[in-house]
Amino acid sequence: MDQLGKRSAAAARLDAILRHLRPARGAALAPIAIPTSAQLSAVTQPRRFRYTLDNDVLTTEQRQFYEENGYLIIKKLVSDEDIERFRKEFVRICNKEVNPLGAMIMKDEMLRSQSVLPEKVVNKVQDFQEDEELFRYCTLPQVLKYVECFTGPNIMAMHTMLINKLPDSDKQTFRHPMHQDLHYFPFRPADRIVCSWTAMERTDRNNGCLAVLPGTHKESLKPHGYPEWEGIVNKLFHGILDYDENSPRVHVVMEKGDTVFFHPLLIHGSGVNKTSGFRKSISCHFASSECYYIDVKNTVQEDLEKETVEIARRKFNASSLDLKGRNSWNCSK
Ligand SMILES: O=C(O)CCC(=O)C(=O)O
Repeated sequence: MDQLGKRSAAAARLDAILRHLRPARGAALAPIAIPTSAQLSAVTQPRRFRYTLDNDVLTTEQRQFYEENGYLIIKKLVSDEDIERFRKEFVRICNKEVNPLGAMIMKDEMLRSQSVLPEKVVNKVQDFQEDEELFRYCTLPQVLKYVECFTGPNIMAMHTMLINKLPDSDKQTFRHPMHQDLHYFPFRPADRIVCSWTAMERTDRNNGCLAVLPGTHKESLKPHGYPEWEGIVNKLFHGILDYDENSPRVHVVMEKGDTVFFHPLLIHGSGVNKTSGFRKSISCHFASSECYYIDVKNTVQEDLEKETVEIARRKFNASSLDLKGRNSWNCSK
């Protein structure tokens, strides 16, 4: 009895499985299915990985790094040639040579009235899914190979951006407050969503590289709102409301073509561009096609829904606007 009492829970579980495999008395004898070592280890070992999926792409060290920190950098993932093509397409969009359906083209408020080249005014092209050339980014096999490690094999591209961080005035117009991207996404589960963010030139603290708070992907989604800082704050650039500016952060220095994959709950942001050049990046949020929409009513995302509806209402000059066609699911991470 004592012996039994001391046995590990894993051994007891294994026993239960073996009992289950034994044929019932009187039943015809079937060949005994001996569990493979993979099956046995699946039931006898605690789950080591939650945020990454089993395939042969990531090394154990890479998986452990993402599991612990919520991000992973892959060096030189996108070629100079591809980046040059994205850059050229961005310029074509700025110059209105193409006007991709549904794309949102954001301009710097301080510069829009001045007679400078359009590419020196546009700081973001968002939702470029109808632009064949830019959308190629979301289909690059070397990017999808890594995306699959987080989403699984059925992948959807949910949100795309090409950010052109302009040289900053003292108004700090393109400082990105610390936030969690999940704030903007009414779908779950969070662990099957990943952002792929590729540097289109070297980025460091001088030109406003990404800054992350490692490990915060294990925390919950926090209330967000407009930061109370001096200078202009861009529309929908929300930050975490009770964010402690002294939290230890890591500045993610990257070379052209390097790509960082990060979890949607990872707290991150970016600083101002103190150089006279532009800091461009191209990114996409991918999700597993098994993800489902949630109803954000009575959650920390409710205010964002109201603000988004109000923006859409003004944009389309509609007196009221109903959000239709969403599933009502309870909000859970
Ligand atoms: O590229 C940047 O400067 C910040 C991007 C970012 O934080 C985001 O898009 O969520």
